Amino acid sequence: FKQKTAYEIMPSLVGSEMCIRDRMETVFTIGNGYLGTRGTFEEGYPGDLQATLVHGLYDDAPLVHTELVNAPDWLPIELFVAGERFSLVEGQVLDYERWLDLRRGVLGRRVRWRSPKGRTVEIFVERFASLADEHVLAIRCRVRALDFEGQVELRAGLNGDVKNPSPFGPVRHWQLVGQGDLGPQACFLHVRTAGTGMELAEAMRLEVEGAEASYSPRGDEWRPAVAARFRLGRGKEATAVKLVSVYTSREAEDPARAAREKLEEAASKGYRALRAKHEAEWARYWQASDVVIEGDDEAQLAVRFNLYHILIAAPRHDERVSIPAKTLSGFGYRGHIFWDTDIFILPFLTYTQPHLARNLLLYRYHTLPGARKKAREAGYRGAMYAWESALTGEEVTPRWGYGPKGEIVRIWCGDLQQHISADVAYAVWQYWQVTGDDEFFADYGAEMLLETAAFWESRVEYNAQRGRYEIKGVIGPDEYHEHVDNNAFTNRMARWNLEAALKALAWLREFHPRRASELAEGLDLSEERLAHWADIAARMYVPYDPETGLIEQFDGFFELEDVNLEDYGPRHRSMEAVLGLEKIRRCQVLKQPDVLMLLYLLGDEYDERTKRANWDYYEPRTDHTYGSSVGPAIHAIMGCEVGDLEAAYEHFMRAALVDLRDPRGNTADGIHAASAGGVWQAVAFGFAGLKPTPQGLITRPRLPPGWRRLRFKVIYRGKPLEIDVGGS
Ligand code: IFM
Repeated sequence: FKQKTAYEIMPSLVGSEMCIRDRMETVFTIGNGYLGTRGTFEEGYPGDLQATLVHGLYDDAPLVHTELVNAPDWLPIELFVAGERFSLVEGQVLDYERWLDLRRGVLGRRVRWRSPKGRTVEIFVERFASLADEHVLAIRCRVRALDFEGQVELRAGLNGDVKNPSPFGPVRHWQLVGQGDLGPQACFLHVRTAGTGMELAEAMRLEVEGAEASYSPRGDEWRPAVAARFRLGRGKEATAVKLVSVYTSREAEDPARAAREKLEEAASKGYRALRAKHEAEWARYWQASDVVIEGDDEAQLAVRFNLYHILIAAPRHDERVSIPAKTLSGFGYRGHIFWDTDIFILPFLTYTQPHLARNLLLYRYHTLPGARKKAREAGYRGAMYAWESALTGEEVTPRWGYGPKGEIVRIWCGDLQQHISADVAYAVWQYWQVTGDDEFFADYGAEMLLETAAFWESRVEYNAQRGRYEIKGVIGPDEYHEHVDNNAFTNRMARWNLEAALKALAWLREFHPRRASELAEGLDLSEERLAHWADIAARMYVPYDPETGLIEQFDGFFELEDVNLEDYGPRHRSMEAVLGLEKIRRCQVLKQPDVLMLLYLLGDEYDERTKRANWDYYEPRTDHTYGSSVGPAIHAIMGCEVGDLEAAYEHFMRAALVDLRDPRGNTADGIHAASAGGVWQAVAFGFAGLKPTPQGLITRPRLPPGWRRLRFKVIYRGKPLEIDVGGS
């Protein structure tokens, strides 16, 4: 990447960009909290992984089950220069640059192109998804005829003939409801998902400025379009503006009408005004959420890049959707929502954009019925959150998938990765502690804590012989080990969940007694049950060896074969792929932090010696580069915590660059959202050492070498604060 300013990203050569196109499409995604559009080119190329993903627009289909649907493509613009179609792979590219302006949320491209017949044009294209009005999308395309005089034609359209990729071949989700012209310059497309019956409508208008243009409809079935023709003199230029509006039946009863009306409104404002409002909105977000790092340009750019991707994915006006593990930037994990949101992404928003954090937590509240259903069906009480969640909160983790060698494997996470329920509770509690949003906590938060606690109450087993409660047969955060007993993370977080629920109820009883009685009655919380919760919490088994300070990840972990990961380097595959599924289960190799994850989340409960001992033990046994991308940011924080700054920085940059450098080779699937959120946490909680205490927020800075200064803002209990740390 060539860096223009700390806010801009620009690969310099078209050749190299074309080779790594699928990942650059992810990197160059634009969005506005309502939808995300990958950075495919307007003119389209074979092999494009084109996608626009809209929050909440899920469809059910055989084999692939629930997934976010690829919405009709709003980008298409074809350019004809005196009859020759512009294409980067024909004629000659004389000059090229493309950039993502992170500050303004605008993707731009400038190309000087000579057609096969020798006519040269300069093209400047920019696009944005308005942050000021999430239903408005815009592309501006300026064309200058450098060495010829002749006719130029622009065909701008909407393409509903789009599919979702899948291992079983492309899946078509859409049925055509209608399409047509809206006068000579505009057209619309109206479609419906085949399974869930959700509707989506897009309307589009094309306008040329700087030349006398004639317009005509130019569509095919599924692809309504408008053509504009105009003449350009030598050295002259004209600008075309394509405005698009989008609505789904989730926000509008008649999405086609809403899209038409919004298009008219946008057209009456004009491109410049729309862009100015969009930029002003971005400025507001950066004002609260920016991180400034002086002395390390690469880290500076990478951090902003990660924050940009969270900001474009966070729903602004919808509390019934949440941020998928790959944001809205790719098809990975089919748009499903994991603990990635609650544990990794949320702290950034809780501390800098609490209204967005609240939306994401309300999503968990609205999906309580799905979580209750999952608990009931598995024979438990309360709420057992889905490991992978979509619109209803019911479990959507696929039961079968492909192993590292392409073999079909049973995926147990949806059944066994139950710590997610405590993770949701943790995020609720953290939000409440940081924001002091009592209203949210009384109306929604406490209920989630109580219902997840009720789940643990029914989930634990009492070991009479040892006089303790245990949890058997789970998957902890480290997914290399399945069906394990007494995973320290799960057991300790379950205990925390029960304790927090009891505190929540006590608080409600004191400050919101009516709500407390309503919940106690509605959830059948007798005094006996509450006493039982306290007993479970007190006697929950959490492995710990007081002599060494070590916490065994689960029963029998220390007896597994010990493997020195250095013996396997350098490698370009995960340890799971290297050792195979059977063997990795029998080895002390971690996909991601598990005990260290616990020591991070419940850091106050553990002393320095315990942290150090477990860091020394588990850090070298973790598959950092090819295991889970959610891990490195947490290792960066724990590295700071134990004073290993060199390792902390290495892990931090591994997280920060996971999509910009794509070492895992899967950025094409979408942004690693958990890692992106973890990057902010590593800066705030790791390097700045930010920590809430009963006396207020404190910092314990430990900046990496070279960092001259670190600055960012947080809002703590309603009060905006600026953290400004000077380095060496
Ligand atoms: O949630 C993560 C999990 O921790 C590791 N595998 C990928 C999931 C989605 O990012």
